[in-house]
Amino acid sequence: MKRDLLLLVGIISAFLVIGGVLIVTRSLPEEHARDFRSLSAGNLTLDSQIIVIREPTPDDNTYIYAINEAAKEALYIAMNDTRVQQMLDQAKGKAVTIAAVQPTLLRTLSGESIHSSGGQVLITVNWQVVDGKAYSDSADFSSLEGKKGESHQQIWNVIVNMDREQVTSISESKRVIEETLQRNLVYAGMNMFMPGTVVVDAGTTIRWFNDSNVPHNVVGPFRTDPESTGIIDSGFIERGRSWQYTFEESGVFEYLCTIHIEEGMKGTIIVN
Ligand SMILES: [Cu+2]
Repeated sequence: MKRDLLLLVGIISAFLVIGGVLIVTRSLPEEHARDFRSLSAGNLTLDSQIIVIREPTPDDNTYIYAINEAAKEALYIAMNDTRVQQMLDQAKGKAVTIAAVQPTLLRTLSGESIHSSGGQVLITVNWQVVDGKAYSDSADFSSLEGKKGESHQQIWNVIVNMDREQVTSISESKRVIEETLQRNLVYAGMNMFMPGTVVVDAGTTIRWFNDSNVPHNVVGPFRTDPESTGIIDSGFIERGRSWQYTFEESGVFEYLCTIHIEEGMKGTIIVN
């Protein structure tokens, strides 16, 4: 019995000694947990300064932007890829949005930038068809009303390895929305507005109807004749809901959905 007790005392002492050593050398798991530094806002800031590389022109409806300097590098790697160049050749004449959306760029307190090696570039091609014919010119609702409208979207998701300066994968998806066009109504479909561009008279009330499963918004500048510009903002339009606005003056309203601009969700109302 006495020997067993001595053995127990010995074991307890050994644990106490080992525990003491671990505490002194700060090797307990809790100490490691305390040393772990999370990516808190105090240590790092998100560097997201949108860089517009190309704005659409009447001859070339291509919009190119990057969400930061690192994403801009990813964009150039993608644009140098021959498959990407072939895809862009096929898309000529259509509305193209090229958005470099990854990597996320973080900046430390000392000003050093950090980002992962994974870049992502979304290339979206949008086009519309009314009554089986390509709809590229702006028309008024009297010529669109009652006709079948189709809005097509093709998205290429280009993944880039920034260390190897190579495109590692390209995946493709397609969407189509089909609706009967109605007077003074713009469909906010699955990340597309239809009709994309339309001409109306001053005093017209336009209604945007969300016939998709996700919320959208209508945000942008309304430039009127005497060069004054006001910002119109619908707030979020939930699915199945609409939002309307009356254009009292002649001018041009160029708008987008801020949630889906990377997929080229934009439209124009020309007010005569
Ligand atoms: Cu949207």
